[in-house]
Amino acid sequence: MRHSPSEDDLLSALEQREFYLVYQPIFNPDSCIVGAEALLRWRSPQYGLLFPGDFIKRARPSKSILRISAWVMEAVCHQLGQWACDPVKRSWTMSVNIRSHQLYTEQAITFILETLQRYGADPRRLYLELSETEFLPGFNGFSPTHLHALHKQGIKLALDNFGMGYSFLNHLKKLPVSQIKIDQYFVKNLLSDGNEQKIVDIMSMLAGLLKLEVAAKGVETPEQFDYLKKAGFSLFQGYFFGHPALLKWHALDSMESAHISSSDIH
Ligand code: G
Ligand code: MN
Repeated sequence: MRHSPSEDDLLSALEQREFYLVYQPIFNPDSCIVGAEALLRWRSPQYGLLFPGDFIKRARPSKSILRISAWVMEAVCHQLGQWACDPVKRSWTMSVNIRSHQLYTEQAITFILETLQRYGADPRRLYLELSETEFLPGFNGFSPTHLHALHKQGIKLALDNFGMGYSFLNHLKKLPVSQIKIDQYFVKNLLSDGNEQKIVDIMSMLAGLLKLEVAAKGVETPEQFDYLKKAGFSLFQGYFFGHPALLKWHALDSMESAHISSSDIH
C-alpha cells in the first residue's frame, strides 16, 4: 500500500463496518482443536485487504486505534460468549493480540472485564497476547499492576513473538505470564538449522521449568509438528492445521453485513 490510511479513513471504516475478524485454530499435541486466535482484517474499498501491520503502525495510539481495539475486544468477547453455549466449543480458549495502550488505564481494564461479563464469556478462556516487541524497557508505559488485576480475574497473558523482541527474562517473573508463544521465525528453519533446534529446545525447557505453556506458531509441515511435539510444546498453530478463516457461526451483525463468504481464507 502506497499511502498510510488517515485517521479519517480508519474512523470511516469503523462506521462502515469494514473491519472483521478471522480465526486461526490452535491445536494440542493430540491434534485436537483447543482454541483459536482472533486476527483483525480490514477490507477497504479503497486499499483492498489490509492486515493490522498495514494500519496500526504508530506507537502512540490515536483515537481511531483505540476505538478499533475496543471493537476487537467486543467482537472476541461476543464470540467467546457464543462458544460458551456450545457443548464442544465451551472449552475452547480465545487468544487475541493486544497492544500495551490497552493496558494503560484502570478504565481500560474495567472495559475488558465488563465486556466479558456482558457477553457471558468466561475470563479464564481469554488469552491476551502481548507481543514481546511491545516490551520497551519500562513496559512501554503500561502498568504491570493492571495485568495482575486481569490475572486475578482469570484472564491469561501470553508473550507473543517470544524470542524476537526484548527478551528480558525477568518479564516472566514480574508479569503474570501463563504462556510463551514462540515466533514463527524459529519454526521456519527448524529442520534445516541445528542452532534453531537448540533455541527451540531451550525455550521449551525454560517454559517447562517456569511451568508455563509453550505454543508454536507458523507450523506448516508434519515434520515441524513432530519436532515441536517431541521438544515438549503444548500448543500449535499454523497452516498445517488451518489458515485464519471466517467462522460460520460468527454472528456479529457487522460481520454479516460485510458480505464475505464463509469460505474466505486469509
Ligand atoms: O503475530 P500474530 O500472532 O498476529 O501472527 C499471526 C499471523 O501469522 C497471521 O496474520 C497469519 O496470517 C500468519 N500465519 C499464521 N499461520 C502461519 C503459517 O503457518 N505460516 C506463515 N508463514 N504465516 C502464518
Ligand atoms: Mn498473536
